[in-house]
Amino acid sequence: MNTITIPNLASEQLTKLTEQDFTQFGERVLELIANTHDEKSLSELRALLQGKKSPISALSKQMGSLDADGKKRYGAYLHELRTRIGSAFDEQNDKLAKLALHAKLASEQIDISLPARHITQGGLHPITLTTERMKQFFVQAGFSVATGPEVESDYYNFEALNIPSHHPARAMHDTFYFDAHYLLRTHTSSVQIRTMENSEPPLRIICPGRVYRCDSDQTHSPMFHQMEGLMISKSSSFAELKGVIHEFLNAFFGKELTVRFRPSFFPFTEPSAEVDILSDTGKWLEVLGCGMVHPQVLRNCGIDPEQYTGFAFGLGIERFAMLYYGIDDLRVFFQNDVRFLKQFA
Ligand code: 2NL
Repeated sequence: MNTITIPNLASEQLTKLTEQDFTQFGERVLELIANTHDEKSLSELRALLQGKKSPISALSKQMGSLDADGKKRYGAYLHELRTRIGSAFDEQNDKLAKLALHAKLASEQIDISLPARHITQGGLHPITLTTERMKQFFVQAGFSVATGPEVESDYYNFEALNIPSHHPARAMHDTFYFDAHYLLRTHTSSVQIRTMENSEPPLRIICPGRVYRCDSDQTHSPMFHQMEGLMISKSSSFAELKGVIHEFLNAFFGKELTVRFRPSFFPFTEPSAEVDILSDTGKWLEVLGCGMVHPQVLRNCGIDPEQYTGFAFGLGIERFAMLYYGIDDLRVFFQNDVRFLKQFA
């Protein structure tokens, strides 16, 4: 590759070397340096020319045999040669480093004219929005939000609510059972039972959450959302229940509604009622169930029914969401179709 050799010259031959010889030699070397194309071959050439075994060292060693005058003269030529070669290496090194940097920058160039990928913002699910709207009313009315387990025992889901095992209401509930005692809650009443057990009246709570029933068709989903409410005090009455429910419905739907309370039956309330609202088209729409908490349910939770009375209600959140947003198909809530969901973002 690099052919620079200095013959082993005798001192009389050495003294015949002129400044021009050194210059010519230097020019050949500089040409070799300038012809390197990368930092690796440059450093190989540097090792060859500046190392101990380089022809310049050989030349330098041979000078030992010269007289003082010769040493001075050729020493100066050699020094000049070394200096020129040294700075040629440094310059070439800088040049190659710059080229390498430019090549690297060019290869890493970012095309800023390319349109960026869209960042789309998510939104809350209509069931979440509806639940929040319900909470808004009750929280300002002094209710707190209580939650509890979705996997329940039959005691908290049925027994404590005055629904014994032989009761037809158990069959009505189409329960998902794990075994003889554990099940997926069929309503959030179990949260209210737990709260009554663990705290002292007076109480004002709402219990929103997922509930499960083994039932699936156009109008039933095996998982849906319910909100129950409970108020217990020394003076709660059916009149108070009617007032709170009517105010809630007005606040939720954002207008003065015509409301009707129809007698009904639930094992956990006495008396019980179902509540209808009058639609714009003159039809009565059933929206919730309610009643005065059954004395046996209060007793089950360690509350004396001679001292305290309470009312409770339960409603399906999907039904309220459908009425509020004007949705006619229950299944869209569970399909997670972005075209549906983005309308609520
Ligand atoms: C309905 C009816 C109702 C209750 C739920 C309740 C809870 C306790 C005690 C007494 Cl701890 N009652 N909850 C009361 C009446 C009706 O739900 O149609 N829900 C969709």
